[in-house]
Amino acid sequence: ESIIELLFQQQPLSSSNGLSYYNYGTAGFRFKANVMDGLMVRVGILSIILLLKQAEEVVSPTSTTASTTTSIITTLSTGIMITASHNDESYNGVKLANPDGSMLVPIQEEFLTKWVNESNSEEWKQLLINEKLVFKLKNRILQSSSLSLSLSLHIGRDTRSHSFHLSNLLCLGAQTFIDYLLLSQSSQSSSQSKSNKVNIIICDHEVLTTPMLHHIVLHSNPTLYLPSYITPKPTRKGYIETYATAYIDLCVDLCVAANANADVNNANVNANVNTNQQQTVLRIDSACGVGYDAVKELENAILNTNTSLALITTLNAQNGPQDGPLNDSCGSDHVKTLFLPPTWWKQMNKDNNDNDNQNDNGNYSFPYCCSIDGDADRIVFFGQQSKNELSEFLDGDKIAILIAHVLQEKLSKTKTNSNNSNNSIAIAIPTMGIIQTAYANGAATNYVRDVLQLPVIITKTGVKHLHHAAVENFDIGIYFEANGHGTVVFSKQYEQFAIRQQQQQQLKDSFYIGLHRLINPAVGDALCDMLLVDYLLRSLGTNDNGAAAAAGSSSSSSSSSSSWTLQDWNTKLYQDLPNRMLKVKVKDRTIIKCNSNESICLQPLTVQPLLENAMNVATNGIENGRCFIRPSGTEDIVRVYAEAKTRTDADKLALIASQIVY
Ligand code: NG1
Ligand code: ZN
Repeated sequence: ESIIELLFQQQPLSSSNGLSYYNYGTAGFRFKANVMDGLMVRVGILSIILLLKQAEEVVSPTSTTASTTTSIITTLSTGIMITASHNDESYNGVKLANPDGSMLVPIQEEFLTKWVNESNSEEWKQLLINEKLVFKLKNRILQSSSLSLSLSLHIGRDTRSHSFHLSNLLCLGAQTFIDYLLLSQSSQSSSQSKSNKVNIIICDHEVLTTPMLHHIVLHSNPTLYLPSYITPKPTRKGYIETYATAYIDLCVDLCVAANANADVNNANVNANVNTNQQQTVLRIDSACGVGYDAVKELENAILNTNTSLALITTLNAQNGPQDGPLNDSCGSDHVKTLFLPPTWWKQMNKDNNDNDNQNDNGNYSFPYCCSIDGDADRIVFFGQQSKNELSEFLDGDKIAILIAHVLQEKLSKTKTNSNNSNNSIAIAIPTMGIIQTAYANGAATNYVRDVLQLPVIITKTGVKHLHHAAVENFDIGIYFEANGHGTVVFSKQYEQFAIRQQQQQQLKDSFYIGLHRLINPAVGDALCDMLLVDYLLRSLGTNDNGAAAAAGSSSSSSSSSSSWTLQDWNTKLYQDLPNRMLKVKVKDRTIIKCNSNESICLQPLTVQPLLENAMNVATNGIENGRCFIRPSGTEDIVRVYAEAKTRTDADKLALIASQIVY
């Protein structure tokens, strides 16, 4: 009764708050924060049900019949993050993570959506009773004398002012349901000793980044997914240590490779590595959010790992939670959609003479910058030309292609080396492909297909779609949304390949393993991607892209160790087609339906022919013109995307398309 009361005493989920239906969008439930109280209580209860459902799958019948003398404790963790990512401060959201750190699958989303919207208390009672009485899991556990189950729900939140309140409501729902379940557990069990066989706890990690929460969930389930060379602790500290160490190890390898004079067996090599690497400062716009502290911790961890090497790239975190409203005129979404530098860090310098940041040519002296978003899972890079101008801009497509470029070179060298060696067993080179969405720049897609000659898959918007496509299709699945949200997933075959390559290396070069260790396997992660890009740019400045350089040569030239600049990265691979994204507010965006990869509008029927007409070279003279529209899954707007050969044409096409929508 107390749960039902709790459920219905909260603000009702009805039209009285302006919303008649809560949908699970591109990345979870995301609404104006003031309509989310009741939703949070429900999500708390439902996430415990989902956790128990997953536990059912893990506790197989065979494990219950195992030895009756040894006690088997099965643990399982899932997670919930309270954040509205790149949205402005007035929004909040909640997204759930599965045991492997991945996003929910459609059937779980449907379950959640059905029950958060259910306003009939009798239906709810039935759900709770069903979960209580027919839980196969509990019966199985109770029948076994040796098995017990320890379940954890990990909760984290961003820095929004209402995240604490919403998190409390979520915990209230979850804890009330846990108490109810555990109470019924002890009343059902025949002996006192069995009363604690199912234990469910809520771990509140308070303010952290979305990728940290996913890291904690994934690594709390260590037996499920991970290769032997990845063994981090499932804590915030464990997260920081994991990526700081992986980055340092890769950089040390690079330095060793570039410094042919260094004795690779010399234990002091780490003390010398700095001598042949360029020093840089990376200025990080933290969107006035949670990423700020995380970058600071990462910086400290890198400094503590190896002082001499740590000086190579100074991580200069800016725009913390105290510096301005979240995502307001700063952060990756601002930079990506408006092609403008973030505002706040200029304001922070207002006490100094503003000219301090300009060099003799009047240009800004911020050559190497990046912006992350409100929960630190997206990142874009840029250089700052002037107050209102970017010199370079590098998005998720550029990151994906940088990764593919370096990996492809490395793999082809590995292949050549193996063909030249006496080893008669041909090695299987892992397969690699790139996953994009319709928002990927046309030039990027063409470059992958035509120059890199790698397969490209285009999925619906939302990393959950890209992630699954990457896992299902490739040993190395590189997926990035253009907005800078992405990661790389590696298969078991890749893991075996990486271990074999490591064993065969005469030099200290753990590139393949190192790369895997530096990349968050669960979700797009701004901090990992930041370190990864920094490492890759350095590796491209090093002869022969890694340790192989040192193998054949006895002299090292100083030019071989200077890193690629943002400009190199922006121009040496491919040039973006000018593009424009617009938001259009419409009465009801749900009437718009798109095809499976969202590049074509299917409904209303009149829209697509008009868009085709706008894109048509013959009628409008727009070269390389492409545009599409789709309803946003995180904001109450329709998104318009257009690209063309010139900026003017891209803007023109975007305008025409938004008029069609309007
Ligand atoms: P919507 O609002 O559905 O377009 C946006 C991003 C997604 C994803 C989610 C989650 C674009 C065009 N869309 O989704 O890629 O990141 O937010 O944050 O960038
Ligand atoms: Zn985000």
